[in-house]
Amino acid sequence: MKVLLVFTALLAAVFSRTTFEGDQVVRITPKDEAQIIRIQEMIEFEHLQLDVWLELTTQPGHPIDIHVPFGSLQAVKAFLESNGIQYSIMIKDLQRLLDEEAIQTKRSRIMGQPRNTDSFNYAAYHKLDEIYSWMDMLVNENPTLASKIEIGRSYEKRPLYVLKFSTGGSGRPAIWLDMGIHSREWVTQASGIWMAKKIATDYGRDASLTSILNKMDIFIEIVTNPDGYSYTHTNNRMWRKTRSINAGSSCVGVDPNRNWDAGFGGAGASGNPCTETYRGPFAHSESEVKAIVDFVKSHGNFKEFISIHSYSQMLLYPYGYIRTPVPNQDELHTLSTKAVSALSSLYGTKYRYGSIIDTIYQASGGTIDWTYNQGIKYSFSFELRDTGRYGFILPANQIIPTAAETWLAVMTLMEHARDHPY
Ligand code: 0X9
Ligand code: ZN
Repeated sequence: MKVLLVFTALLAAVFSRTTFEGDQVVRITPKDEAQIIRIQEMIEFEHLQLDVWLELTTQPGHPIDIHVPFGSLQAVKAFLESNGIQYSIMIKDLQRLLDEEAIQTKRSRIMGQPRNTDSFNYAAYHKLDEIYSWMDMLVNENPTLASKIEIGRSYEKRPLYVLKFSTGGSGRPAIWLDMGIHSREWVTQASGIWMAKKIATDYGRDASLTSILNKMDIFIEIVTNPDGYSYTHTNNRMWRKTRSINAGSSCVGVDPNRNWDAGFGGAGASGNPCTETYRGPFAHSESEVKAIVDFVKSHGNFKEFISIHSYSQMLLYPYGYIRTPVPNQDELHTLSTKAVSALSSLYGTKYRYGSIIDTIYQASGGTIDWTYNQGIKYSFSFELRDTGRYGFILPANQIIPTAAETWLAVMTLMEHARDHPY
């Protein structure tokens, strides 16, 4: 009997969903170096189980958002207060927000399976199988423009799909877009779906997109980390990393945005598998990363690479792992000014921009540093909405506005690549 009880408890633990009742997201604003060091110490104290949502910079005066489990709240607040560190509560009860999101998602599912991509609900978050079915519909509806390529398999053997938009030719210069490499950044996959549909709709109608596609191919990987994405739906909405098992550790997953061979292992990543920025055992250890590496190398003609994350409203270019400016920094900066102003023209959403290391913080082993070093001189990364009110739990009614405004910036970047062949 006792064995049975233990077994049931174990099963419940394995299959149960992580809940976040009473958890809060706290915004901490350090006023000097000493306070930053105290905060870092607190984050590294594993017992508190802190999850850094956003580390805007490691400069005094810039806020850090941390998801604090209910059980650690008292300790964290006491620690901050005793050190005179300023903080405010961004999200009062994380689970309440997640419950609302789940209700919205369920409600949208009542509409049933869409028959085509026009009746698909772009203003809702979808599960992996729904996204994969949608991809098939899009390809079936646009057989001369769109195709689906499986570039590899995830750690848990899910297919890694890339949508290719091409009007012909062979070995054409190409543009890459990816979303969802961090699985909990749901607005990115949702925006990717919207953007792919936009391409299919606008080709032959919008002069600028048409002229891009008459010269270049566009590749989009909407769910770059499908294991993580699936896990955010079934077990833990806040999952960020891959789902690979780490030898010698009970902690799962690698940060796929620290796993690339660009300053791999340097400052701005962790060697501890239990952290959210674990770089992995070696560069390109993650099959989700390796699949892109192999694809980009064998294609050999990518001219622009855009990797989409959330949140904090930023447009970033390399580098993240070193302070050295890239040779075409002035060009990337001027182009970013243009892209961000196009983005703002729709709803006035404000974006900051610059190199990763100057605008956010040092991060090593990141995607666009590797692509830049491969010779893709138009390498960019977005951090989409918002600036922290909802963070990763951005309400579904913001999906279309977010995608639509971002699209204006993406078009600006693509037009530049089209007009500046190299
Ligand atoms: O820490 C990261 O990987 C990025 N922030 S996120 O909240 N999306 O995790 C920032 C690092 C560099 N930024 C991008 N390449 N977007
Ligand atoms: Zn991210």
